[in-house]
Amino acid sequence: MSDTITLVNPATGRAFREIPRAGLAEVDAAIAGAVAAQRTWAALAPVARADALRSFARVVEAHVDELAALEVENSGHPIGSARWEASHVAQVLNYYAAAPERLIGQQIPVAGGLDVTFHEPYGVVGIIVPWNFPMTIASWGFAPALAAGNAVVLKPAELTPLTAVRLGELALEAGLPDGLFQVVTGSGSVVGQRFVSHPDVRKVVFTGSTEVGTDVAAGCARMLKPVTLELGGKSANIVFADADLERAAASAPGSVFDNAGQDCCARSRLLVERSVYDRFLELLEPAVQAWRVGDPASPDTDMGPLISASHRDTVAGFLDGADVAFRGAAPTGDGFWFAPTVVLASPGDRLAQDEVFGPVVAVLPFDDEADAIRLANDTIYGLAGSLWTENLGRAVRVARGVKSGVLSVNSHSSVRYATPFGGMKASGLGRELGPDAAEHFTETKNVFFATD
Ligand code: TAP
Repeated sequence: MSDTITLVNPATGRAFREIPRAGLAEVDAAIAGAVAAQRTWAALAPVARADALRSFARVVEAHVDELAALEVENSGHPIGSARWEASHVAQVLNYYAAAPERLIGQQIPVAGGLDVTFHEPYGVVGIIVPWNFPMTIASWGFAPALAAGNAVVLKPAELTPLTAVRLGELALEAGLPDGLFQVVTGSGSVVGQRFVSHPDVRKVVFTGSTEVGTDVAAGCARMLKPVTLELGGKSANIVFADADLERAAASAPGSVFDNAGQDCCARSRLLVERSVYDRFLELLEPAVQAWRVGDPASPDTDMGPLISASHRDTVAGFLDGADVAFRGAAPTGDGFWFAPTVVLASPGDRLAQDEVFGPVVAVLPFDDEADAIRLANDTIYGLAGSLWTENLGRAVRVARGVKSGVLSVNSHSSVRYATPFGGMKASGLGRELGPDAAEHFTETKNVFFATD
């Protein structure tokens, strides 16, 4: 294996940078440095840790344009999305900067003394992130983990390490102690696996495929190490006949084609009540045609290329034998372009069951509310979903009936840093973000003080 990784711009197909590929010795050195830094960090006054995280947030905010430009070049994200992602990292840091002073334990009434609980940090947390949202997903792990008094070693995906590497540098610029937050570039089988097997990494956060996540969880089980998993999805966008069909159709492209469909929350199944099925497809077609695919550096672009040539081949493979209803437009030539595609599917089809992770949506009709819930739950996944109806009772019933971790009524919201995020079934284990995330990076210690 070469000791460097070659980065390719997905919009041009051209290599533009080499970065180091860490071996085991480098990973172990990073973990040793993190162990030392964590002891000092955890001993700081809570307000000092809070101030350091606020300072980190300010430095990230001052570098939003630079981070966004890196994401455009490395990941092909449209510039507008990339700016949002960089700002989101600063907001996540700000949000969890409040946590060190609010990790409040309990005082429990007992006989003969005083009983209190403490939220103790694990020590070193290993975070493994995928290539689809390189900086936001990283921040969902490192911000609350640091806030809770842990050190962090972060492994970005080989394809998209640049923003993570820059965030590691910005942490130092902001004054975070040396060794506290380290970014280690390299392969999953070496760096990621070492986070799993190293005894000094006491918790692992993994985001990526269900297949690799299952292996990571098995490895962590052998080490009795807690693990948070954010995995794949096949989320449903359910449109009832009583919905505002115009709004539902206008917003559907964004719900599945955003980030070229390389989004675990992509609403890649569109379930439409049979009585409005034809009408809805008529409304959807112009919305898909209007979805602008092109140069990610242009502020008018809605969607850039896919991440790599091999991923484009995988996505294209899903269209073999598919019943394509209509497609949008995409550039031709260099770059890993793929036009947004709407296919008509039946429940057992591969396109209705498997995660494509590309700009392909499968449309299926349903008969009534019970049928909609049954179909929505008819995959191994349970990450996100949307439902469109003007009937409040139905909205409540369907939202409670769909087995997904994150649902949205009459909109496509999935991620807000202040609300919990994560999947059911094969989509994951544990939750990120929201008010409790810092606590998830701690272990409860109970101490009894005898008074008699
Ligand atoms: P994976 O191949 O699973 O890779 C994810 C990360 O794990 C990468 O950093 C990868 O490193 C690393 N990795 C690979 N093999 C490993 C191993 N044996 N041990 C430890 N780490 C290992 O997924 P991907 O192709 O990057 O991402 C696409 C998939 O992730 C999709 O299925 C998608 O749904 C899912 N995903 C889910 C979410 C959420 S929030 N639920 C978010 C994004 C993506 P390398 O870079 O070296 O391969």
